[in-house]
Amino acid sequence: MSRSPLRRTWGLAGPGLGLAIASVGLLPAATANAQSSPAKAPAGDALFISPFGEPFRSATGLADWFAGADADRDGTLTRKEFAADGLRFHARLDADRDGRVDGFENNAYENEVAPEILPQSAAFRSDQGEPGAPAPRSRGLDGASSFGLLDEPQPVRGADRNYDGKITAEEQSQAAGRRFALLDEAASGGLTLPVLQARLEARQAPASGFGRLFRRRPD
Ligand SMILES: [Ca+2]
Ligand SMILES: [Ca+2]
Repeated sequence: MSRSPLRRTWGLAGPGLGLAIASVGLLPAATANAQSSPAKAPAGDALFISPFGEPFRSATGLADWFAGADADRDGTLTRKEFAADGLRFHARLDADRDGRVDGFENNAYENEVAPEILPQSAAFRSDQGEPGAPAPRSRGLDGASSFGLLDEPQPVRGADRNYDGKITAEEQSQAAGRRFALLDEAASGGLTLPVLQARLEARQAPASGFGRLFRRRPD
């Protein structure tokens, strides 16, 4: 796995440290369910990963995320609502409540909250030949990009604008602004579920021609 660019790019520490962190209780909520099977999600299971990296393990994952983020339930996700959703997830990952998601908390995210995005997960092992399984890399996608709306393989680390290994609330808000602009292709100021659903389906369609070579790159 050391050959993977994802490992080189993301990690300050390996999976074992993530488990150690979980065992001392820094990630109380999501960890408990995922701890028994890190990085072992079965290939083909429904999974949506939000623009901020939050996993929704359901066939209606996108709609589930949208419903939660659309705070006033008017069917339109505004820039403000979108940013608030990003801060909500940032707070969930900030286990020690110091206002920043640091390297340890990011490691816990990768190994306990969304292990499917790791190169050794079942989703990516399937690229090596398991019959009938999805093959995200054949579509030019890696990490969380395979399960979401943006080309952002690691959305938590991706918000670390000054590369100091810590994501502040301010950086998370700035990432929200950039990501909203990418998703709001019509520059309408609001995102709707049908538009996002169409975007997701297009991204998950089998690769054809040279389309995947011209994907928009991460913000
Ligand atoms: Ca709304
Ligand atoms: Ca923290």
